[in-house]
Amino acid sequence: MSEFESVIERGPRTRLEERRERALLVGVDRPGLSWPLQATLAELERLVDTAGADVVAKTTQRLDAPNPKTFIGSGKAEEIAQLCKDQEIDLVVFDDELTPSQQSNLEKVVGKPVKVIDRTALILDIFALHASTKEGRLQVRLAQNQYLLPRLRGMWAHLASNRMGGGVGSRFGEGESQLEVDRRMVRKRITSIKRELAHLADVRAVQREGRYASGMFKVALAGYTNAGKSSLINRLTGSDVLAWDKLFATLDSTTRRLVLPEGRQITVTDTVGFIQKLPTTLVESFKSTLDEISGSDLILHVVDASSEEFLDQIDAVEEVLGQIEAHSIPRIVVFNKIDLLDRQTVEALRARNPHAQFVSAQTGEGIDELIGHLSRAAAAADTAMDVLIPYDKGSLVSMVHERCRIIGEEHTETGTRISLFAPATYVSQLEPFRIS
Ligand SMILES: Nc1nc2c(ncn2[C@@H]2O[C@H](COP(=O)(O)OP(=O)(O)O)[C@@H](O)[C@H]2O)c(=O)[nH]1
Ligand SMILES: [Mg+2]
Repeated sequence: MSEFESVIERGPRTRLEERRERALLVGVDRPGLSWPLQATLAELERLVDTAGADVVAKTTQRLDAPNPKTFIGSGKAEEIAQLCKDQEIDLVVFDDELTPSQQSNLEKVVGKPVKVIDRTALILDIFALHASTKEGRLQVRLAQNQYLLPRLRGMWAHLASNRMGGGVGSRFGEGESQLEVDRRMVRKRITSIKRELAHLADVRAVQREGRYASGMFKVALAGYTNAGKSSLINRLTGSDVLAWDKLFATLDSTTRRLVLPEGRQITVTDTVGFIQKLPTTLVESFKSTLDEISGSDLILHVVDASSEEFLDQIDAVEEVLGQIEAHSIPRIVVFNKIDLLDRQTVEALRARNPHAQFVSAQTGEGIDELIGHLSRAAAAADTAMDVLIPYDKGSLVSMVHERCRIIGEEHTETGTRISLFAPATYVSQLEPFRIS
């Protein structure tokens, strides 16, 4: 029926060790998986580490289809229960999303106090750890409560059987009414979080409207978590967004101004990273943050070229971009971290991806070319104009310098004559001064 394999990575805990939770990872190899199992488990291990626990063992099973009751086979579940005892495991982490009943069945098999969670719960946990703004925290709480709602039954059933010693008949009744109370409470919480988020989304929309109205060209950085998005916005704009070798170090979107060499200003927005099997509740909860991507003029899809999984990571990112309806926005693939590759590998990548950009946010290599590319992209939708601006309209001249691409400029008797490319929003404003 199945193939058992256990990898014990570390010995039993000694008393002197610092008390980090000890985790066991469970992966299931099924036909049609998009990622190699070992790669996805390695990523799960990094997620566990980011959440603050140690992976002490991993176990995998090959299955044609998940078991509806316990996800893995019952024999495997028993084996895991034994492993938890032998290795003093606190936490069993499944790489796949478990149904609420699978989760509660598995918790029964492994026995208290071992917790059984899935990748989704783990990611929610990390998001909760790293959310720093009010909006970010609310988005995470929304996703957590939506995840919790269908799982309340199992949780309460466990509490009911543990805490109530009363008569057989009474237990279920009391448990059930308490369950209803809990559900109502969670639903109420969800409604109130949504209301608060809607308010913040309005505020964000107003800010974004401001940016739209300014006619500034908007670039959004999207990409797999840890690809180097925050490092790249720092390199491009000289800001200092937290860049950290952790998954999901930054959740909140940050917008910075970038002054192009020709003087024109554009905006660059750093956004939350993506990951394979990104929980849909998170995508929905982070809707307003992700709107920063779907509302941009250009997406830079940042790829960690040094990762062995970069092709699968590109697919995972494209999938989320599809979910947020960003597929119609032009995008440039930016291969980052080329300082970690040898010349030949970079040249081979370049040959295969002639439209991509190749940079190192760390060393600065390729950044000038990328900026040149941004200049051309920003100018592509512009209208070529020759204008003559009278000297008493000095503010218009400085506006033109900040917002348009200037080709030539000369001072004549009647005013400043400028050849320029103007973004759509400024064409009508400049029309009265047009001389060609
Ligand atoms: N060697 C190298 N490391 C990089 C480069 N860009 C980013 N990193 C590192 O990759 C890790 C993740 O970067 P970060 O900007 O936080 O990624 P994000 O999750 O996409 O925002 C950090 O440890 C960075 O220092 C690069 O061009 N070269
Ligand atoms: Mg980041």
